[in-house]
Amino acid sequence: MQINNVELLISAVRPEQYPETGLSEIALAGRSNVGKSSFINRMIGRKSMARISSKPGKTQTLNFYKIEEQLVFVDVPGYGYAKVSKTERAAWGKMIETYFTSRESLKSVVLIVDLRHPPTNDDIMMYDFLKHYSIPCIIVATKSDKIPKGKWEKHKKVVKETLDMDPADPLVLFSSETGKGHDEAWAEIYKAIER
Ligand SMILES: Nc1nc2c(ncn2[C@@H]2O[C@H](COP(=O)(O)OP(=O)(O)OP(=O)(O)O)[C@@H](O)[C@H]2O)c(=O)[nH]1
Ligand SMILES: [Mg+2]
Repeated sequence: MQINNVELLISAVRPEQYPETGLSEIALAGRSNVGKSSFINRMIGRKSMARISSKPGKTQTLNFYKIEEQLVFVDVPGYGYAKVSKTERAAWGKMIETYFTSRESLKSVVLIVDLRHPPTNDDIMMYDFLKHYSIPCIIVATKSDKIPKGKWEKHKKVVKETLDMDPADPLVLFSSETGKGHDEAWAEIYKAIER
């Protein structure tokens, strides 16, 4: 898809703030600093539409990005960032749970994990949460540019086994640096929004 028009509709916290577009939504999930915002930027061909930084915890709200008149990407704050208070963590949990379990236009969640390391306990919890609520998901293992090609299959296997992945769920090897996995990820997203 040639993307000319991307618009940040709103940074929302509460359901009353969610935008009414009539479009399908694809949300990101993953630990803090794993590369969720970078994934969005690579997918839409923009360097810095979704905010990224070297500091974890950059994304604090649900950020709704409208892509043409086609779909909406929802950038979500990451989990697992140590320097977050209990109160903040609880608020995060509530915000995510409300959005993920009540949003009818949410068609799939792209769960981003780091290909370099086995998924963390938080990653496993997030995956189990999605399965529990029967929320369709696409697993994206990013930062593949940091792993030599010859080791991709081995690392892929670790991701599958650690998450105890449902074989029906897609696993896409990705890199926001090189663009690897761009077409495959779009194909999976289209499948999800056409369901
Ligand atoms: N080498 C490499 N670096 C990446 C890749 N994706 C993201 N990064 C880097 O990882 C860091 C975090 O990226 P973000 O996209 O901000 O991560 P995030 O998941 O949105 O983080 P939060 O908003 O804090 O939850 C940045 O320094 C990115 O440049 C990738 O595919 N390869
Ligand atoms: Mg982010």
